[in-house]
Amino acid sequence: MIKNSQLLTILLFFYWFIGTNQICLNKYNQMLSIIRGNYKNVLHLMNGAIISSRKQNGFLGDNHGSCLNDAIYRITNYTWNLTGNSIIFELIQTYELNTLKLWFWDGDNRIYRFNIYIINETQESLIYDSTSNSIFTLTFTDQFVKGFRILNVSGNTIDQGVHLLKVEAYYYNSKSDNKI
Ligand SMILES: *[C@@H]1O[C@H](CO)[C@@H](O)[C@H](O)[C@H]1NC(C)=O
Ligand SMILES: *[C@@H]1O[C@H](CO)[C@@H](O)[C@H](O)[C@H]1NC(C)=O
Ligand SMILES: *[C@@H]1O[C@H](CO)[C@@H](O)[C@H](O)[C@H]1NC(C)=O
Ligand SMILES: CC(=O)N[C@H]1CO[C@H](CO)[C@@H](O)[C@@H]1O
Repeated sequence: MIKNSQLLTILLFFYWFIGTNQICLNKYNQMLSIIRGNYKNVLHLMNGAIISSRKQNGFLGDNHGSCLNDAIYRITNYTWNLTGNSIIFELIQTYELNTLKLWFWDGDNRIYRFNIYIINETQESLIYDSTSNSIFTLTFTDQFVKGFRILNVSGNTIDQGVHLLKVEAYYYNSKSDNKI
């Protein structure tokens, strides 16, 4: 027979145990969230992202032409570049990410031919080498990312440009792991 006082002790220990682990788990989830940019778009002006290749890019609409802006619903403002050049994005810090979204100029149904490179602290790796039009979402294995490079391989089916209306990069939490 377990006495009431013993039962109480066991219960108290049980609740203490659950509580402590809950705190650890919360801290862990908090840290994960920070390194993953709070699961939001980190490729944005307001999050400190820059276009480090700006000297070799064109910005139609001047400062309004940056694809890091929010003003994206006018196809008359975009970021572009010429002759085998790249549009390079640099994040404010290294984040763990798994998704990149590119919105190409889609005033008609032209198809772009381009490469995507992921840049981290040590190197740059080719992650996509093909074509797309309009909104293109690339998912890749979870990894630490410092930036991206979009290379104009051979323009598009109408002209020689690569034109970006908007770009986004984030960690998509598909598994909603580490949650109870
Ligand atoms: C596009 O650029 C023009 C300047 O050329 C600016 O007046 C306009 O507000 C911009 N549009 C958007 C949606 O930012
Ligand atoms: C894109 O790259 C191709 C191949 O290097 C080049 O022919 C084309 O002129 C470039 N695009 C632009 C807008 O110049
Ligand atoms: C950078 O990327 C390469 C290729 O994906 C990988 O092997 C390397 O471990 C990465 N380095 C860092 C510091 O994340
Ligand atoms: C629009 C723009 O700035 N285009 C540039 C793309 O890159 C070539 C080569 O560096 C430049 O000559 C263009 O001016």
